[in-house]
Amino acid sequence: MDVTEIDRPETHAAERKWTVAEVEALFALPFPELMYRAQTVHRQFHRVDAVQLSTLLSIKTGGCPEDCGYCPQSKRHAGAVASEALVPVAEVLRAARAARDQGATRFCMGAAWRGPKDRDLEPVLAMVREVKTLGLETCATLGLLRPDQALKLKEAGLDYYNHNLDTAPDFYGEVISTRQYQDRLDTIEAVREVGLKVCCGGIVGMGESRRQRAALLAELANLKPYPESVPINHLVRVPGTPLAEQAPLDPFEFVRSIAVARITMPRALVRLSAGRQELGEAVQALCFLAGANSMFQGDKLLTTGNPQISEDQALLGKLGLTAEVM
Ligand code: SAM
Ligand code: DTB
Ligand code: SF4
Repeated sequence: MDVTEIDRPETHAAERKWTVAEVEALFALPFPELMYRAQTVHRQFHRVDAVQLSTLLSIKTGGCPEDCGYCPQSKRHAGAVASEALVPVAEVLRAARAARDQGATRFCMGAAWRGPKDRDLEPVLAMVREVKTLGLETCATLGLLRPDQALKLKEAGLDYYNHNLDTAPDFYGEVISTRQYQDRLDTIEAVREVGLKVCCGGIVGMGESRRQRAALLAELANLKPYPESVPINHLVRVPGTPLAEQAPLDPFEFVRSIAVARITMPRALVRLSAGRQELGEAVQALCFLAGANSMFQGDKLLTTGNPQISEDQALLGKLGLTAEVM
């Protein structure tokens, strides 16, 4: 497709349906043109100097029955992390208070479940209620949800539910066999139905083609409405997982993925998620130029490393960016 056939950024504000070919054509733009378009959209909808900070806590680590090829928490992989018990509510509250004191505005609780059993949900509801009292936005990522479970989380005061599409429909089966793409779409639908905000993104660098990266972003952008938050994870190659030896993605392709997410989902928070440690400062700076306006703060994601808070503060300082305040 010719560059001139692609809509100009100003027409992207409206809800529209994206074809994979259109999204792939954005990926193929000359890098400066893509960055210009992403920045134009970014400036229409967001402050350019503010980055929203979220902090993650793994409330239930390891022992997961699913077989997601990237994940160190699957008990099926040789490199699996040890299975731990659910973290007590008081400990969650301590972590949330520390996150707030360090400038995070959203606290995200993650569990290594296929989905919560009913007996699992009660303590999570208590965590949500307690974290909410600190004035933080709350987010949970607990796997597949039924509509009644989504409703209970909403009633407990949950703001966001994170559930990723992870990759393109036609690459998904290469990575995960224990749940289907449609299961994920059903969970996102259940979350929307009860009025929770949706945090939904994916992982790049798992060996997918550019067209498949475009197809993931088209799927996300075509959700009606598109997610309020879009985490773009760079695969963390964890030893002992099936994707441990995956060839690294060209960093510019990662930056392009961020820019295309920004253009196709103008109002969303585009979150620079897993993999920041490996990206380095210069590539992260390009990601902010490409329209990323959110990231995870804290030296650990769920089980893998993330930059030290002091390193992030230094980077934001050098770039003249400030942490968003609510
Ligand atoms: N078990 C729940 C689920 O799968 O929805 C919630 C936790 S799961 C760890 C949340 C997300 O983390 C996954 O959907 C995936 O996108 C991301 N993730 C997990 N391992 C990763 C890795 N090694 N590199 C990048 N992202 C990863
Ligand atoms: C998301 O998309 N990325 C975060 C959050 N949602 C839950 C998790 C990244 C996990 C990276 C691997 C780990 O630390 O275990
Ligand atoms: Fe389990 Fe979630 Fe990891 Fe898949 S991504 S193995 S469901 S913890």
